[in-house]
Amino acid sequence: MKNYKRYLITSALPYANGPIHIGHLAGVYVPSDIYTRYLRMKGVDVISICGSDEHGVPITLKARKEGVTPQAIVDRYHELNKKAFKDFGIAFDIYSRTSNKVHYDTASEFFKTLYDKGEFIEKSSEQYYDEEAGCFLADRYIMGTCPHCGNENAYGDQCEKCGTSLSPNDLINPHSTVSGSKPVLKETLHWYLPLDKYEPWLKKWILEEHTEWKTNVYGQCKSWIDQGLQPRAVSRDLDWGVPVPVDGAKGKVLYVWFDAPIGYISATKELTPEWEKYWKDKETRMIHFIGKDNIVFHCIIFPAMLKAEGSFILPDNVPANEFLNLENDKISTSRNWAVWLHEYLEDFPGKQDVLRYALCANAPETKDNDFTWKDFQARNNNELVAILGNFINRTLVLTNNYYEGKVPPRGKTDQNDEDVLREIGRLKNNVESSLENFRFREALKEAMNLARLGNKYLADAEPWKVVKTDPERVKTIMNISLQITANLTIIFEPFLPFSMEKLRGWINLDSMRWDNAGNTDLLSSGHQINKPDLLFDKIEDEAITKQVEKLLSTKKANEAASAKTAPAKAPVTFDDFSRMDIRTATILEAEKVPKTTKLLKLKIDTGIDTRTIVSGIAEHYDPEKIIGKQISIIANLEPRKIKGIESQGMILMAEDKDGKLVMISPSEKVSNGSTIK
Ligand code: B3M
Ligand code: ZN
Repeated sequence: MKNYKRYLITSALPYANGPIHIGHLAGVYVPSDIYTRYLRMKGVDVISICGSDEHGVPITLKARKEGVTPQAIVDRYHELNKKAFKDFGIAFDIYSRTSNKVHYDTASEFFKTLYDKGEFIEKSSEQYYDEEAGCFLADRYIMGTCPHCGNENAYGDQCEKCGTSLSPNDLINPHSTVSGSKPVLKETLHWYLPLDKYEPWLKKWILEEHTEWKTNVYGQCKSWIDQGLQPRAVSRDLDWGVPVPVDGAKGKVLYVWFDAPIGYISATKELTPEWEKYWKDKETRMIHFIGKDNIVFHCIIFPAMLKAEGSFILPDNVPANEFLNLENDKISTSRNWAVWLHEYLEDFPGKQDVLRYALCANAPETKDNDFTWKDFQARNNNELVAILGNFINRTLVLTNNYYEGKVPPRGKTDQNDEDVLREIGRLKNNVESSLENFRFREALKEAMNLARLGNKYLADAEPWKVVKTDPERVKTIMNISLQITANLTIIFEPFLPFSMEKLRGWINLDSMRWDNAGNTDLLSSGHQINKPDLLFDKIEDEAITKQVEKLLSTKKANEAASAKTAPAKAPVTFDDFSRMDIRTATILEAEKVPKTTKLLKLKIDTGIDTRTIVSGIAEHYDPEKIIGKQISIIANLEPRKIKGIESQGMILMAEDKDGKLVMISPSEKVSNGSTIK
């Protein structure tokens, strides 16, 4: 690999429309943080960039739902998420936001440059418009039936059921999510980035020159390119976003996926006046950490934008992860099926590293993976406590007991000692090469192997026995164990920063230089260490049961909610509605239909006539008790023969989730035949 002068690490800008959960951490932020910490420890010039993505339809929709401004929504989640990252030690150099001025200026300028260079196609086309709400229906403002899988609740930009990316015009039976009305087509002007023009270049740049990209990333890029790239609209008719900076573009903003990646540039500008060296010098290596749903934007669209602009570097790698599920179900904000970071910290205060560890050990690097609380507990109890914590604790306690905390000298070493010392360097190299290749699970496993090595060394050497017969030998054993401990503090630092900071304090080691790992004389003889505490403690079944029960009750609540309320039906027009003749009537006579259990035959006064209606309410109403009751009916339903009786209309009933039927009666007596509208 080429030797770079500096690194620019970006992590996907999370939408500021909800809190951060474990899926975000596992997919993007834990790996990006491990990688950045590792580079910093190598003494590399590196900056890590992130921030809130504050535009896009999900944000305006949420604002509309809550009856507040989009700004209020993004202010709320920006602060919450910024704090969550900090609490978990995700050490960005800056956590910016795309609603700030630097970003508006940067994004406008970027667009303007492309516009002036004639890089866009300006095109008028017919798009869906909501006449009631008076707005165009971009992306999630429109829903309808997916043409691929028949899902009736597909969005204008994507069907969440089959994952296909859609455009509003693909939807069957489209309706507005703003007013529910059926949209009409209306001409509107937009700017398109001609991705087709970049196809030959992208083909070469990715498919030939970046064969080292992860298979999931490379594969997705290849399939997009093989399908043929189309011009892509980079503007929207919306009132929330960066205004399109050209004359005559009133009411138009940049598409969120056009402005969001530029957010990486604006955040860098906000961080340092030297931002250009990170973005414009070929000696910088840029790496995007993202989730798999962002691949096309970071590997195809943003690079095409950068290429069109001309003065920026391109990403050298995009180590995207797959998705993390939770207890065998897709993580979902709307269904509250998630472990939220701020809630985790309430239940497991001080245990950030445990979650970081569990998420990295089980990261969805090559395929979707499942987070379970049982696995979380096992990772803590069987690995962090039983292997890493146990080794460190034994080493430090024995050193304090035998030598009052002074590192003993290493005497004559035997073959096994030499093998162990050599193994430290080998494991360090393994961790390093795994990290360099973005294989974080493997890196963590190799780091843990160093603790395993230490445990085995102590168990085999048994210093607590030997001390009675050969105290000189014990000095050597403890010296080697302490060197392993010191190496652990360095090698685990990117993964477990909170715990390693504690441990460095206990052993009085300042060094965090990566290249010191592998060194077998990190602690010289006579060096004073302090009294340790426990690095990790056991998580009891009780705490895990509590979490599992919390999820179970979420599941129950979701099921109840979906059982209670029938899903919304497709919209009807007002005309459809007004064709129905709904009016009040009074029951004059009621009797059971012979040989049936459910049917009553009713004679009713509709205000226009007296007629017969057969109704399936016999299990809910006693015929004698409903005579004289005022009800609502549909009077113009086509007559139907039921058990040989002609039924001339239908009684309106409310049916609850258990199938109980209740008549809909006017709240006060009105004359029969009053229309209901
Ligand atoms: N806001 C999308 C997401 O969270 C997103 C990423 C932007 S990165 C420039 O999936
Ligand atoms: Zn679908």
